[in-house]
Amino acid sequence: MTPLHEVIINKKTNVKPIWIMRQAGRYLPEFREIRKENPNFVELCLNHKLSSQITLQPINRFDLDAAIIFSDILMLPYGLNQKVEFKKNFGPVLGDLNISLMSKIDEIDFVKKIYPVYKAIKIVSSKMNLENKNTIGFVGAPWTLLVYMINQQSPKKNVKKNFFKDEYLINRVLLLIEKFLKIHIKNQIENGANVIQIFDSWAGLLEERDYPNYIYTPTLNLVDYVRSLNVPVICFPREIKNYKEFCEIVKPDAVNIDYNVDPFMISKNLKIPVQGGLDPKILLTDQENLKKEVLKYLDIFKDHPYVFNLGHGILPETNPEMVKFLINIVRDH
Ligand code: 1CP
Repeated sequence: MTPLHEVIINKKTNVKPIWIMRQAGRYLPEFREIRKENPNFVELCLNHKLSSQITLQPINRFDLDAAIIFSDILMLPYGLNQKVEFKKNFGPVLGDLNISLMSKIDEIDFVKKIYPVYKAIKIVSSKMNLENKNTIGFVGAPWTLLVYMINQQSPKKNVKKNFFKDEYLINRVLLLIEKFLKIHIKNQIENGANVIQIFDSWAGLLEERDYPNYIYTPTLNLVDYVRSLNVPVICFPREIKNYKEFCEIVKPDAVNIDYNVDPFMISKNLKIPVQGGLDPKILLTDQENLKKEVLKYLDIFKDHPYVFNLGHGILPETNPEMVKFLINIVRDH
């Protein structure tokens, strides 16, 4: 069994696997080299040769326990024919959403449009299996995808004023998202993903009274679905106000925490395996400080099933040498 599966399935506490959110990305010079020649980000995600190569870059460079496939949560709206562009120094920009056209899309159209993502997973997973390491497939949670599809750009601090105005539209889009997320998850698993992570990056934007409708119910449906395919699922409801309540209701196999929660309280209150937490900004400081912070997490979670990771994606300005240093501390511990 892989170290990651030992922790999230068997709840082992004597192994501390490590992988890093956004590990395949802009802090790596070998990624920037490829990116420079490929200005269209969506096209790059759809180039299975390059996307599998990028996915494996951090695996070749560092001793990580899992590869996360180089793709994006916004490949789902793209597969549903909503225009998706990534503008330099601005972020994603989505086209208008036509719900009646979108409702006509079937599974075959969707899979055909993003097929190279699955092809890349197949290439990556055959290599990872040989090394007893995991291949992580991922999706955006329904709420986070709804945010991008309706808001049409990153919400930064909040969604547009009239976001919830058309209740029927919101509910129809949510149903469509759920349907195609299941298809997307199934295809990732069929091609070799053996862990699924659900990113709810904008969970923190909602009021607690809205959690049942927009977070708990739709995520619970997905978690049940992944489990029915016999693959463990990690949820990351970033900046949710109550991780304990989330875990008790949604019951993922493991939960990734953000860097604003107190890891000590998490280790006391959560009964399930935990992943992540370290503030990615710590990687921008010095080795002494990094070591202190890493040991803090390892110490707090020494008797808890724990996967080392960050509390959000690694920052583009991170020095890869600091990543190497971090991994060595976790390995030597
Ligand atoms: O080179 C570039 O300019 C593109 C930067 C980039 C990369 C490397 C984007 C644009 N997406 C990705 C890949 C990606 N995205 C991965 C796979 C690589 C890896 O993890 O190693 C994953 C898992 C994601 C997931 C993702 N995309 C999330 C959830 C995680 C999170 O960061 O909260 C979100 C919110 C997105 C949307 C997105 N895609 C890209 C950007 C800059 C954003 C965020 C924009 C925003 O602030 O709203």
